[in-house]
Amino acid sequence: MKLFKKREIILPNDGELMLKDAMKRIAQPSRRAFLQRGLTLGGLSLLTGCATDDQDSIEQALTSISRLNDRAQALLFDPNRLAPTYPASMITQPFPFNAYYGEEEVREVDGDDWRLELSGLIADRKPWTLDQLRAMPQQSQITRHICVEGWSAIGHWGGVPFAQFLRHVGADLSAKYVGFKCADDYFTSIDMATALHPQTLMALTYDGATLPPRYGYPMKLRMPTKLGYKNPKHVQAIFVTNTYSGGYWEDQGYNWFGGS
Ligand SMILES: Nc1nc2c(c(=O)[nH]1)N[C@H]1C(S)=C(S)[C@@H](COP(=O)(O)O)O[C@H]1N2
Ligand SMILES: [Mo]
Repeated sequence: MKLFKKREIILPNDGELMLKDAMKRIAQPSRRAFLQRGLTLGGLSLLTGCATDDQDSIEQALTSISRLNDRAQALLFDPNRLAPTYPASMITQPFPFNAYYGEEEVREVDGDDWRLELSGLIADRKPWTLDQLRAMPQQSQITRHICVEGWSAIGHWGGVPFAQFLRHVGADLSAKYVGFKCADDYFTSIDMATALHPQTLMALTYDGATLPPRYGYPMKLRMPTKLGYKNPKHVQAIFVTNTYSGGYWEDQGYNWFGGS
């Protein structure tokens, strides 16, 4: 591929170090893919048309690579291809907890007061109660959750297929993004193709019981086609939009598409 053609390049003195440091900031899979192609600082500037002689322009160059990578992943994403599922005997015990804070700070959401707020390109933006979600048809899955921090685990989630919910509320299914805001200040957004994927669930249960607080009570989005950080817990608000809105980790350099 022409973009990755090898050239004679002159690195700034600390170029190698700066590149290494910058590479730490993008999520593992994309980092691996680019390292396999022998990316250099010179390659980075060829690829992005940015000068790569200071930290800021390296950040910018990496962000544009990451957005390029988003588009590649979106093109490769097969909306009908299912993520692997596993037998109950393979469920990881205990399933790990993770968040941007420790387990002792897990948010305790009151499920009776909780309302799921809807906004943006949705016809019926009435808020939803937990009981209303429980009354929708449910589905369950035993799938693998992969965290970029270097662990993966098999878990068992149940809940409402998100595609059915989006159709039910009259979401604009031709919009680009679905965004999520959480009770703990976490937020993320996903592509519409993944939102409509048959294994994308509004999870209300873990292993057959009400979703416990540490796994995202009262509702989390479960997407086995995406990395862990794309699976928001304690979801409070959902919006449909054509405007890119990033995410908690994505805004700090994790790849936005985040496919697994
Ligand atoms: N609201 C919220 N959702 C979140 C996070 C978070 O900090 N807050 N962390 C993400 C990350 S990085 C991971 S790996 C998974 C962990 O989910 P678990 O606790 O069910 O293992 O939640 C994701 N969703
Ligand atoms: Mo994660």
